[in-house]
Amino acid sequence: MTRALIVIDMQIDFCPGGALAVAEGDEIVVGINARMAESDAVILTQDWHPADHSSFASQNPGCKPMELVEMAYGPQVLWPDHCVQGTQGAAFHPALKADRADLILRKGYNRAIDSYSAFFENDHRTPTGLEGYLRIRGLTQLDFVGLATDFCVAWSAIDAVKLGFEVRVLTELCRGIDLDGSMARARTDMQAAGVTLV
Ligand code: VGL
Ligand code: ZN
Repeated sequence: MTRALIVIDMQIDFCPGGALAVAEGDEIVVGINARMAESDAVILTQDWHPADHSSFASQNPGCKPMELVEMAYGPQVLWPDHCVQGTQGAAFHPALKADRADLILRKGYNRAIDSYSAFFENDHRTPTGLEGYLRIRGLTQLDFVGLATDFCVAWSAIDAVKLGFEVRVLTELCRGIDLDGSMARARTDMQAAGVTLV
């Protein structure tokens, strides 16, 4: 009982028609549901921002979505408003078997800092608590799926390897944003870190 499926941000805003839509984002839901049956534990992450989150271009005067800026904690892409706490866009895709989840981990709730990774906020230091949860349950083998490959999936998988977990990314059950070559870079970075791309 050591293998966990970690489903990253399968939310309405990241699917076609949503505020930060990932192309074909909805096409992976059925496959993810099927995969849940083969895992000892299922964990869902949920991007969960206050309406005035600092990663929103709308909160940075003169800035446009998809622009790269320097925050106190490092570089940050500015996004359209998305996954605002309690809104329909922040809800899970309606077809996702969310009832199967042992844990739903929310992230990105601190106004001043974004959190791509399920383990640490974007300062690479502030923990979300997921590491402790996995360790105390003995979940050492992690399979990542979901959205977006090149941001939250990649950052989560790389942090997981650094923390000593055995990590796979099931690429057919992920979709990416691909901003300025970010898909190719994410793949290279994940492989260099020791993530197994399946
Ligand atoms: C994500 C950008 C902003 C993701 C979340 O889930 O990959 N990307 N917030
Ligand atoms: Zn976000």
